Amino acid sequence: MSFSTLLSTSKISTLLTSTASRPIDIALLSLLTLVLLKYFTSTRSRICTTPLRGPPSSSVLYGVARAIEDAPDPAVLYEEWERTYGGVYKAPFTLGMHRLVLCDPRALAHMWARDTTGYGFQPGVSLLLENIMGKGLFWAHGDTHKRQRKALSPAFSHSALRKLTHIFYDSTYNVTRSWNAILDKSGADGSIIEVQRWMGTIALDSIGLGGFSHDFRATVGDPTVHTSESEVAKIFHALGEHPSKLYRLLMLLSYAIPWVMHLPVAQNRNSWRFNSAMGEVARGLFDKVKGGDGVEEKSAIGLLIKASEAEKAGSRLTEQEVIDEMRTLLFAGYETSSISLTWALIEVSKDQNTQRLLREELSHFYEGGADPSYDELTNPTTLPTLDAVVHEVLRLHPPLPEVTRVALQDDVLPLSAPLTTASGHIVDTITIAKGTLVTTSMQYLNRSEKFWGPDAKEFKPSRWLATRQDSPEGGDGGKWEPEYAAKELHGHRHLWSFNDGPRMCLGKNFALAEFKASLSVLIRNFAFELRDPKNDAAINSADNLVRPKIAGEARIDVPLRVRRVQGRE
Ligand code: HEM
Ligand SMILES: *[C@@H]1O[C@H](CO)[C@@H](O)[C@H](O)[C@H]1NC(C)=O
Ligand SMILES: CC(=O)N[C@H]1CO[C@H](CO)[C@@H](O)[C@@H]1O
Repeated sequence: MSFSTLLSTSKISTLLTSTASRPIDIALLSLLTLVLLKYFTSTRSRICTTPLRGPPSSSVLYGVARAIEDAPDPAVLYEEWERTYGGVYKAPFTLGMHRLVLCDPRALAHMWARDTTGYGFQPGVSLLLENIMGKGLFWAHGDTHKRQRKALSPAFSHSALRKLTHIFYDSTYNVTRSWNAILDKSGADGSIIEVQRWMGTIALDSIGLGGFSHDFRATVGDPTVHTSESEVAKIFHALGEHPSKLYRLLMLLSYAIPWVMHLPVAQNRNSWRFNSAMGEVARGLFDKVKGGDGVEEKSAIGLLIKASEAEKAGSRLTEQEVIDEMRTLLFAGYETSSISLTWALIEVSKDQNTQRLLREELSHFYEGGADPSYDELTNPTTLPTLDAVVHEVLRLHPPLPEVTRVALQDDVLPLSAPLTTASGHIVDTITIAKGTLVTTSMQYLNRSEKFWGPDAKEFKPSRWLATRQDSPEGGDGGKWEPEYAAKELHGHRHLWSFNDGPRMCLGKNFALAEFKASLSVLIRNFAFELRDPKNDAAINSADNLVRPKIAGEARIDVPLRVRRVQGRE
C-alpha cells in the first residue's frame, strides 16, 4: 500500500470493490460502513455549508469516485466540472459523503494556509497514518506539528543538503555500474531494463543514507535477481504490498471505527515489526552520534539527534519520536522520488528531442570534469534544460494526485471569482461548516488549461524556459515564470505537486536535488527508448497506485530499451 493511496481517500471505492466481489457483499458491506460512519463521525455545527452545485452522483455507493478512478485522465473530469460549476463545487463521493473540490486560487490559498489548525486529516486516515508512521509529522496537527516541523527543518536547509548531494550521486553510480555490466553482455541494440525497480533502489538508498545514515544496500546488485537489502528494507517492501482482503475490510471499517486498526492482522503485525526494526536503526544512530567516532554526522535525523543532545536534557527527543520521524521520512520520500524518476525516463523516451538536448547540456557541463554541485543543481540557470524537464515531470505526474482534509472548525473561504450557488445566488465567499470534506486535486491544478494554457496536457519542458531571457530579474532563477504562468497559484513555482501551507513537502529541496542529480547521471551515460514504440506509448498510472505501468499489462513494470551513450565508458 503506497503513501499516495493512504493520502488519497477517494480510493475507498477501490477498497470497497476489491474487498467484496459479489454485488450483494458490496451492498451489505457499504451499508454497514455507512451506518457506522454516520454514527461515529456525526459532527455538529451551528452553521451550514453554502449549498453548491456539482456533478450528479453516477452511483449510489460510489458517487463520482468510480468515474474518477476509471477515467483515463481524471484531471479532465475535474476540469470539466470546474468549467460547468465554477471554482468550488460539491462532488458526491463514496458512501453518501460529499466533498468540496477547490479549484479557486484564493480559496486554495486561504484553506491551505490553515492546514493542521483549521483543517486536518480525517480521523480514519490519521489512524492509518499513525499505524504506519507513528506519531511523526504526518500524525501531528497544530502546535505539535509546528514544534516537530521546527525541529526537523534545519536538517533540510541548503547547507545540510549540500553535504548530502554526494549520496544521490553514489547511489546512481551504483546503478550505472550494474547497468554497464548488463550492457557489456548485450549487443548494439542495448538491453530491455525494467527501470522502475531500479529507480526505487536509488530512492531507497538516498532516503536511507540521507535521512538517517542507514545503508539499505538497495543499489548493490540487481534488484530483479537477488537482494542484498537490509532486513528493514524487506519489511518495508512487505508493507507496500497489496493489502489482504481482511486488511482492506479493516481499512474500510476504520473510517468509522478507528480502533479496528489495532487488531493483530498480518499487515498490522508487519507495521509493528517495521517499527521495531526501525528502532534498531535508530539506536545505532543514537550510539553513533553520541559516541562521536570522528565521522561527521550528516543525515537529517542524525542532525536532529545531535541538536537535541546539545540542548538541555528536558527537550531531548525520545527514542520513539526519532523512530517515528524516520518512518515518516521513509514513507514520504521513497515512493514519491522513485515515481518521479521513472516518469522522467518515460517522458524522455517518448520525446527523443528533449532527451538529446538534455544530454548535450549535461555533456557540455561535464567537460568541466565534475558532477554538478548542490548549488549548481539548485540554480535553474546553470542547467536550464534539466531544471525544465524535472519541473515538467512534476507538473504532469504529481506522485500525490490529490489531497483531502476535513474542516476542524467553521470557516469562510474567500473566492477569486464570484460563484453561483445551488440556489442561484451569486456569492464571493463560501461558508464551510466544521466536518466538511475539502479536496484539492494536484492533477487538475497542474494540468488545467485555465492555469497552464491550451497545451497544458502536453509534455513541453520549454514552457519553463520561455520567459527566462526577458526576465527582469536576470540571473535570479527563483523569479522565473512559466510562459502561461499559473501565477495565481501558490506552491513551489506555481506547481501544486508539493502542496502548500504548513504541511508543504518538507523534503522538497532534498527531492529536487536527488531528482536532478540522479537524472543527470543517467542521461549522460545512457540513452532511453520505449521498448516497443508502437504499443508501449500508452503508459499510465496503475489502478490505485500512481506508479506508472504499460497500459493493458498486469505488472507494474516500465520496461525501456537502454543503450550506452556512444563514446562513454
Ligand atoms: C518528487 C518528490 C516528492 C513529492 C512530489 C512530494 C510531495 C509531498 C506532498 C504533496 C506533501 C503533502 C501531503 C499532504 O499534505 O497531505 C508532502 C509532505 C511531506 N514530504 Fe514530500 N514529496 C516528495 C519527496 C519527499 C522527500 C524526498 C522527502 C524526505 C526527504 C519528503 C518528506 C516529506 C515530509 C516529511 C512531509 C510531511 C510534511 C508535514 O507534515 O509537515 N518528501 N510531500
Ligand atoms: C554503492 O555500493 C557500495 C558497494 O558496492 C555500497 O557500499 C554503497 O553504500 C553504495 N552507495 C549508496 C549510496 O548506496
Ligand atoms: C498522479 C497522476 O495521476 N498523474 C497523472 C497526470 O496526468 C497524466 C496524463 O494523463 C497521467 O498519466 C498521470 O498519471
